[in-house]
Amino acid sequence: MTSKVEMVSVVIPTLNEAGNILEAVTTIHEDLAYPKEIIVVDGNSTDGTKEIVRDLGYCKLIIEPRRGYGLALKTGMKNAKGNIIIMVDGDGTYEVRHINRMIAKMIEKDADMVLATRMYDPNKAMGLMNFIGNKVITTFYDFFYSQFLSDTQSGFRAISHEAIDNVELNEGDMAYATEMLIKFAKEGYTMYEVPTTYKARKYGKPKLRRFKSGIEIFSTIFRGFLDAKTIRKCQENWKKNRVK
Ligand SMILES: Nc1nc2c(ncn2[C@@H]2O[C@H](COP(=O)(O)OP(=O)(O)OP(=O)(O)O)[C@@H](O)[C@H]2O)c(=O)[nH]1
Ligand SMILES: [Mg+2]
Repeated sequence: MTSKVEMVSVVIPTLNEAGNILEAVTTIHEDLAYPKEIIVVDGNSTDGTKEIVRDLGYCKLIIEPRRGYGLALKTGMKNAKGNIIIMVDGDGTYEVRHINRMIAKMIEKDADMVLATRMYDPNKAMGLMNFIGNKVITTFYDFFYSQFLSDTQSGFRAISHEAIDNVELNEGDMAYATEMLIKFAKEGYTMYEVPTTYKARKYGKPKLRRFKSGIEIFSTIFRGFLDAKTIRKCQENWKKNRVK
């Protein structure tokens, strides 16, 4: 539950995002209307990303040499001081100005998480394969865990620090984001979405390996499903939240 904003910690994983990171962090620095800290967790980039961030002065730079999107986010969150954590990519694909509306929704709903959904994006900028993969994963997730999310693969989220500290997340790479949603559903934490726009990546390469990540995400979903306690809990939570 998040009834007020004390401080917002924006956690940004980066791996070779030199062409993208400056615009992302300067926009957040100028636009985010709450007390904040910006934490960039860099995977020892070789293209100058670290140097750009270090020179800015207003970002905290953490080097996480271990590979993995999830590990980078975990490291960043461990160092976060805010009561609200924002996770967002450092690749310029998300509209970081929408952090303000995500936080407003957190407060309005007293929520544990608000995801920015790209499914109502008028530009339809998500690639077709990613769109289809996301739809299939989201359908399975919603069905098994009694939720109504539209974009489970969104890496742009506002999260209650207290809630994330309370769940144990073991996935080190892209499946981390899905594991988080499963554990939140199991705990009965409330999750909402706000629409956002999306842009195709301008510089650098995607680190997503579709096949590997797809297998990891599906196995995370099915492993959770095989745990009868998780499923029962999610159904109970759904009934409880529906009555509210
Ligand atoms: N520190 C760290 N950051 C990572 C690692 N892998 C990915 N990232 C960052 O995590 C974010 C998400 O990765 P992306 O490559 O954008 O994955 P994606 O969003 O599925 O792919 P795009 O469609 O290209 O945006 C980006 O900011 C990456 O730079 C890693 O191993 N370590
Ligand atoms: Mg990305």
